[in-house]
Amino acid sequence: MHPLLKEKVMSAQEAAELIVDGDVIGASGFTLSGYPKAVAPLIAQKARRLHAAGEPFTISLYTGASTGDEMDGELTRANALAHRIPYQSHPDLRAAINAGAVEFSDLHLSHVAQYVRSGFLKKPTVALVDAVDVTPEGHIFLSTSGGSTASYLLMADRIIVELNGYLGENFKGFHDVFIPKPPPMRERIPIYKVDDRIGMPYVAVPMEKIVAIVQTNAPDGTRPLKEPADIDLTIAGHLVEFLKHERQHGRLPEGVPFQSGVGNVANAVLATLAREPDLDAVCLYTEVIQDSVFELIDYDKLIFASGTALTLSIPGQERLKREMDLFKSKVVLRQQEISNHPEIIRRLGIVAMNTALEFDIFGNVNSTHVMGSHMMNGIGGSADFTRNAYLPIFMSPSTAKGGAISALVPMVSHVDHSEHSTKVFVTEQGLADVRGMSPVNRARHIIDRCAHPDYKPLLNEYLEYGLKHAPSRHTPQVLSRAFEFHLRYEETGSMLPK
Ligand code: 0RQ
Repeated sequence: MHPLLKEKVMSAQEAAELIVDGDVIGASGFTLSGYPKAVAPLIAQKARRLHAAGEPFTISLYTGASTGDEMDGELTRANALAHRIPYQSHPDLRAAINAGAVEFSDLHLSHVAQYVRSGFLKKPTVALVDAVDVTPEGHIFLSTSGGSTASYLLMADRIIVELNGYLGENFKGFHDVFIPKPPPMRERIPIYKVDDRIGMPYVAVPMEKIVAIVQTNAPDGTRPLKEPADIDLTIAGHLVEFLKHERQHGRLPEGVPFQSGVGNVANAVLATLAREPDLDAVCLYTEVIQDSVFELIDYDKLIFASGTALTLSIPGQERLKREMDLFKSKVVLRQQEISNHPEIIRRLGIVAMNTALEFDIFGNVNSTHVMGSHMMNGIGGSADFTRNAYLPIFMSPSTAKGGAISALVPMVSHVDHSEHSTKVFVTEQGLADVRGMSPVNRARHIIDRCAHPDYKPLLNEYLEYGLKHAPSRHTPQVLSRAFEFHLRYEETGSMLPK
């Protein structure tokens, strides 16, 4: 190691001691990939020690998206988090947010870096990043996620690098780091094809800002995906039939890239696309590249994937290491500001496929708040893509909690994606394509195609009641009844009447 770097090497314990009460940490990490794993548990330990001595110690944590137990879990359990942005999925952190113990700002992921650079949010004081290499010139080569890390590195006064040996230096070259200029008179972001590279493979920082280098060797703690359930495969099947139909009718140009959300349904959709002989190889312009990328590669169905995170299972990470050069020729990782940028999403004409918690008969979608109140994960990039996509699609099983909850309701209890942005809905019951329809026709079509049979008569009755009694026939919502499904669930534990 170069002497300039060597003098900054210290233990994770020593690096954690550099964090002080009130620090704002801008960390790498996106959907459990590329997040720092060594220093955060020791910051949690420091918090516990200081709290036991009656001293205050909390920090704010900004990331790309969700991180693993070493960070979101440990810091939450130590009561060390005051404020968290922009997305999370850890059960302990979720509970603390919903208990009001941690402030959480749920942001569109494409906004985060710009908000930080523009001073809309408190400036990060420390950047804490997982990297595969750092050079004496101050070039930091990020690991499996881009996130908003480059902007955190630029803005922070102090930088702690976790130099992670797990992937090896051959991982260098996956990233394309580009930061747009500030407004006004911005130049275009010159991505015209998913594989265009417009930036640098590293983030350049002044060496003097690097205050610690901690050597680690750890894979990402990604949760393994379950084998696709029948219901996921049925949803995926409806979706693939629809895409084939659209292709046949000239409404789905060859080569339009796909974005796919996180989770089991999203993974099942890509796996089904991979196995579909009547669909050509695909390009992804997405956020999260999951294990389904292997299926696409194995079936020779992947042209190229652009994302901000490689969120792979442990066997997936091992395969990545074995086939690094193949992957490097097929994958680029960008900052989330670019992977989710409206300009590029609109230009490339993306088919966006995301999961809803619930949606209503008029086409509004709730992705974040259970019963209008309980934060699940966050909006993530779902709206960055949905609002700007060529064809936005929402998927969901038609019921949750063993049938006690209908995903299709009279009025959503929280709106993340309004009826103006949504177009296609898929459940295991079927697919509703409501492009160009008026609200009442949308409602009829969505109920007919997507509702679970147990809930269909209730939803039809609500619509017919509205058509007779609502103050207006355009969107015949009846405010006194609009939340009756939710209220019944809160009172009885089921949206179905007894
Ligand atoms: O709860 O785990 O206790 O059984 O919600 O539901 O069906 O397993 O689906 O894991 O794909 O998550 C919308 C949360 C779906 C996710 C959401 C309960 C259900 C289960 C999870 P249990 P599933 P998934 C790219 C795009 C927003 C961000 C986004 C999400 C649990 O997809 O966070 O799209 N999306 N980003 O039982 C009460 C309902 C429910 C319900 C399901 N109506 N009411 N509970 N559940 N529907 C990624 C990023 O941007 C980073």
